[in-house]
Amino acid sequence: MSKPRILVARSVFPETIARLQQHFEVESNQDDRGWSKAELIVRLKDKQGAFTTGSERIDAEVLAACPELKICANMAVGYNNFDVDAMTAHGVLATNAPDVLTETTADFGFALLMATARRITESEHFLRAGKWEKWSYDMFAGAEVYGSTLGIIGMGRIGQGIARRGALGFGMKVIYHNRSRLDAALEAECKARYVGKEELLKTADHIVLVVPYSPASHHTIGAAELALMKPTATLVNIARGGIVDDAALAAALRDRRIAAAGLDVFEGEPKVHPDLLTVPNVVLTPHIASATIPTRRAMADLAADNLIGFLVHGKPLTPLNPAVLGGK
Ligand code: 8YV
Repeated sequence: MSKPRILVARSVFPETIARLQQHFEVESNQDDRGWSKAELIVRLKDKQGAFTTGSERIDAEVLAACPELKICANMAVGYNNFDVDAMTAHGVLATNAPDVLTETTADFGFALLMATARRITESEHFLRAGKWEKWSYDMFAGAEVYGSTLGIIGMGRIGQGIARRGALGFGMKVIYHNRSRLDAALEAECKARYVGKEELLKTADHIVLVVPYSPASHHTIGAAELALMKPTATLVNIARGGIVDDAALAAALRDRRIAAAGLDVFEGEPKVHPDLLTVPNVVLTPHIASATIPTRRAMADLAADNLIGFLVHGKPLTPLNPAVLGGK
């Protein structure tokens, strides 16, 4: 019996490719060329499976052009690159890579919060530019972290990880806002108190965004929300580009309506809003919150496990639209 055909849409660990080759005929993009949608379709149209990352949009047009496709396995917990309804309608299974990146990503959220509040990159640029001539009492004075109020918008697994770090490690008062309230036991474990969005914006010293992207969460933070924040507050976005209105944020940072921001994700990334590149009070990183080798390996393994689990054994590990199972 011939092996199922799959496409690996981006460069991944050679070991992942080797493992997939044991089960599938694999076409892979190990040169990591950026494919247009038309180029993606050309390669995907005779495949039964796709190993995707957050960068490949799988929508009705792609699905209509790829009738043999049965599964797209994302090497990411976020899956806003998938039109899941269209995938379900076409009988294509969607899987993501949850859990394996939770603690690594929470670590990074906290690192970005610290770097932002304590002005680490801004002061390093100053030092590297040879501008450090003398110590002064208020040089790069930042915002207090220990004992301050941490506001988390989006209290899924990663948000809970950040809450634990803040409460247990940094003595922070943790407040959160989420579509639904956590159960009392989980709230107690995270030492987090549920509040409305407006109260969170008005009272938090540091706000971390960990909400998944959807049309409903588009511009969760825009000019109106920034105006409610304390002028001393910091904002961290490790969620997705589009959760923050980047133009409005750049204006707020320039006018010092908030103190600082730390951003790992951007609207239209890898492009970054030009105004964000010119304001000093922002820490910018290129979507690396889950980037440690062990975590990226675990994410790649889980995406591969989903492909093998479904196409070989009929049992995916982390299906997003399980209604498809038993269908096509
Ligand atoms: C990925 C992420 O690295 O998992 C996610 O949702 O944002 C990152 O961990 C990125 O999406 C590339 O797949």
